[in-house]
Amino acid sequence: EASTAHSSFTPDAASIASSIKYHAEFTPLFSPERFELPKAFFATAQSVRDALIINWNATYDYYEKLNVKQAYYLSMEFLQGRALLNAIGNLELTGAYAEALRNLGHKLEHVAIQEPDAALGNGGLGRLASCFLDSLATLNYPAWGYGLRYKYGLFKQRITKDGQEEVAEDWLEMGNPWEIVRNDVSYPVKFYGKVASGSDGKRHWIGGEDIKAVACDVPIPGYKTKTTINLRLWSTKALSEDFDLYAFNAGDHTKAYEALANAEKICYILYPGDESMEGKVLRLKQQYTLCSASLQDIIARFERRSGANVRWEEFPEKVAVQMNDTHPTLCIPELMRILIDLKGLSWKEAWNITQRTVAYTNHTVLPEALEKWSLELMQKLLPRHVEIIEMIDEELIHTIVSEYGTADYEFLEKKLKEMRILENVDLPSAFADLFVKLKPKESPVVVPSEEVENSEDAVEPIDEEDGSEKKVTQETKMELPEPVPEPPKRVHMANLCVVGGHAVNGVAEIHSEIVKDEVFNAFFKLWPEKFQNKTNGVTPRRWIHFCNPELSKIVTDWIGSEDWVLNIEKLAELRKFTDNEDLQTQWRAAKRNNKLKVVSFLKERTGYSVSPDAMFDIQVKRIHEYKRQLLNILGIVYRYKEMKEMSVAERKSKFVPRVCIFGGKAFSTYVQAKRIVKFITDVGATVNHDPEIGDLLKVVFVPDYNVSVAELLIPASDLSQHISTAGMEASGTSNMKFAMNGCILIGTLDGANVEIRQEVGVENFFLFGAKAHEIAGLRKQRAEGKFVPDPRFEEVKEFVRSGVFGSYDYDELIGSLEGNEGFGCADYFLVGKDFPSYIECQEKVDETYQDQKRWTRMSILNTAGSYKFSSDRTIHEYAKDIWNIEPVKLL
Ligand code: DL6
Repeated sequence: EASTAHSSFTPDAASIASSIKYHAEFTPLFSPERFELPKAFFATAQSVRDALIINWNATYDYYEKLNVKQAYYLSMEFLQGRALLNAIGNLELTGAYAEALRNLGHKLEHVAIQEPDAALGNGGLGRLASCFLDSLATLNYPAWGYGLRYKYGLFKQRITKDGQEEVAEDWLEMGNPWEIVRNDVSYPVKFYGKVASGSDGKRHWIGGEDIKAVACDVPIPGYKTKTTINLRLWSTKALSEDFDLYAFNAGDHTKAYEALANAEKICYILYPGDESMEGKVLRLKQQYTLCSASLQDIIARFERRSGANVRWEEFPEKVAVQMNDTHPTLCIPELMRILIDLKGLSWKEAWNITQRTVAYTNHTVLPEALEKWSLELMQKLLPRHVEIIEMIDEELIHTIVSEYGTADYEFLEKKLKEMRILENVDLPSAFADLFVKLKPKESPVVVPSEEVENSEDAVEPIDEEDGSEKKVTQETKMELPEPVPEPPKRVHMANLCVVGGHAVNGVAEIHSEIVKDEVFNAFFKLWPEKFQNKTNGVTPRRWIHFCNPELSKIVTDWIGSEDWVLNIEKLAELRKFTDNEDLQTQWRAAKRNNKLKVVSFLKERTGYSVSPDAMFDIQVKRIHEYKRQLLNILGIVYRYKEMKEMSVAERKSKFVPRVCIFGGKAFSTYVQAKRIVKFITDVGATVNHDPEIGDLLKVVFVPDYNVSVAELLIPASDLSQHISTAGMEASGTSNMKFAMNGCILIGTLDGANVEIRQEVGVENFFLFGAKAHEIAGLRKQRAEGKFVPDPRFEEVKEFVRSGVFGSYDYDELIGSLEGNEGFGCADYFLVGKDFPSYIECQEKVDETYQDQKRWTRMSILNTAGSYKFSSDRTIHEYAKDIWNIEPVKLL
């Protein structure tokens, strides 16, 4: 049954034009005398927002009336990109808006590019969250996203002669036409203070610093549906009484403003650098703000919808909370705290509700990315939460001891080390006594006197029985070793997620296997039923239909309807026509037109001229050693070196002209990644100006890669690179976008590459490199000095060192690929190992590209085989297997 409360009116160009004019006049953010592009964008967006608000309200009312179960996706990142074309596309109003703007003197595409990207995320994890919102709305699932409204998004990247430079991204400078500030929806959030027992026997968190989180709603429209869900972003403010009027009037303006500044800075930037203690505190405050405000909001909604009869045990039947990675882990102790301390539930009741409500997605196997917070810091900032975490840890110890028994002390100790939430923290007293009894007695240490005499590092032995020190005879000869610093006491957030949630999922098949077999193996053995796979996906609306209209039209024409945008499996029907000459011709023409757009874009952004007839070979993603941009650029250097050593005729017959495009940001403190950026730009500066090479090879680093740049580059790509060290990329999602847009992938058997290769056909994927199960052995070999590098790898490094690419000292970069040290072995990411198979595979790419019919066939088969990677499929799986929610469609 559906609501008809809202209007089903479809505006025409004339009414849209008058709405745009109305907003230009009556909701002014610009001066009245002009109607230039920035103002046209604002007025247009505001007119679209009117339509979204109608649908948002109708959707909200409907969920309220039906009291349906809702899923809440909590994420510290949403990488939304631009919204205008997506919104009018989903509302099926693109033509009407284009006409309205034309009548007002502007082109829609010029207006649309006025919009700054909403870059509230770093990369794949944040973009995934945004794709999920599009699919949730499109598929009519009752769900909301919760995040933070950062004043500054991910930094803007400039490329200078020294490499990457970061500049603050003030995306809100001109205001944000999409957000609806809800001044009446705010919640208190507390930090610091202490916990005391009240006369009621309850624990009370008192004192400390209080701020409030205010809701800003961003409507998320579904495609061809009225369902418009919500992305609720929190911004932080001081309580109004916290402005210190006395200090201000006494002239101490800084002090007067201190509380305000402290509160506001929580939402200043995405990922405050956390090298300093201040940075760490801020990041933890961000995480807690997200969890606390969102849960208070969810609970208030549950209570309101329940009316007079609140049945807490039904909470998990109305609410599903998904934690996007470990960043929102504090949801677990926060939900426990609210239920116990504020709602009066018992520990047992609260734990049962919490576990049935929350679930956790893991997005990385890199140990350094699995968050561990200092216990001391957390204790100061969130004292009550630490008490709760200690209790959860203690219960976990009980479970482990009762599961594994006490017969094998060493085994038990190992399990506790792997699984406990509190790291390097003494066992709770009940267990400490048990463990003292269980621990095998070491035989008493007998130190022969001459050994003591000669020993440089003799330590005073401790008598196990009574703890007293034994007398060592030759006291004068002894030197005590440096005291070993205590290992840091930390909270292992991922372990807390696994223990506190009812489901744990990886994001691609191979990754979910690694999660079970390695990262959380001990937990998997204990609770196998919790572990699942949910292979990522991307929205076909943004990532083909809107960003590649020409290809989209071809697909529609050949399939015979536009249904595929919603029923993406229909893409498979293209398989019937792969060798059809007409389709092939249209397919190539669309690609070339997309390349022409990139040619002008590159000229404008970088000054480089490239040919649209060359193969476009693209690697765009965060710069990270494991993603191996270094392997790509060394492959290019090898190609360049070979070209230089050949005659013109040889060169032309062996290589097809290529434009190698890189894009991506390096984290500001990640020095090695920044060196990689510098290296790529230096190679470009040499190769692109080499008259002998001409169009045969160009290397371009696109500055400030973001969602909008991706929308331009991906449709124009022939080949794309997904070449991480096997086992290290959880999934990847740009690989899916490239495949959808008829681009052929070169890659390792890693993340979602494995499934993409299966789906598009193994012959339509360029595979190379070591397999995930071989990596540990290869690293060991390397560490033992048994690795024999391929001579071509040695030559290429030598070539770089010879100074062809300028005077920058590449030793730190190239040196990281040599020797036997660093992370336990040099070249930890196995660039040297995979180099020969990579360049040989690239030779196959050249050979294949010479046969354009074959290449086009492969390209069509990539699009045809990419339907599994729609986020619609992923969302249906989460809805069914984890959240237990059903679609609710408004008519
Ligand atoms: O699941 C989305 C995305 C994957 O596609 C990438 O493979 C993975 O690297 C990324 N993970 C992160 C982890 N960040 N943290 N923590 O961004 O997730």
